[in-house]
Amino acid sequence: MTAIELYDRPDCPYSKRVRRVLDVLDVDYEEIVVPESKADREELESITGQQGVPVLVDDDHPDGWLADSAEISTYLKETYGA
Ligand SMILES: N[C@@H](CCC(=O)N[C@@H](CS)C(=O)NCC(=O)O)C(=O)O
Repeated sequence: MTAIELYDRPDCPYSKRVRRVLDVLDVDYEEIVVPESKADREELESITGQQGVPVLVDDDHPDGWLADSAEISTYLKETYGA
């Protein structure tokens, strides 16, 4: 299976939504908790050009990453759902 990374924050409801979908679909992923300060999210910004979370990085996605919880959830269900 491809390597999947989730950039998120523990206190972010949108991140929580994506973690729940990943767990329900039993998808393995690496969680990368970004710094609380948006100014310190250089790694995330270098990949996506923005600082918001959640961001899903998936080599199988045509763009390599997705940055909206609704879009991420739809993508995960379509790609990894039964
Ligand atoms: N519509 C987005 C909203 C995500 C959002 O507002 N995330 C917050 C944290 S809970 C954030 O990162 N805000 C900073 C920003 O957007 O730069 C989604 O559903 O993913």
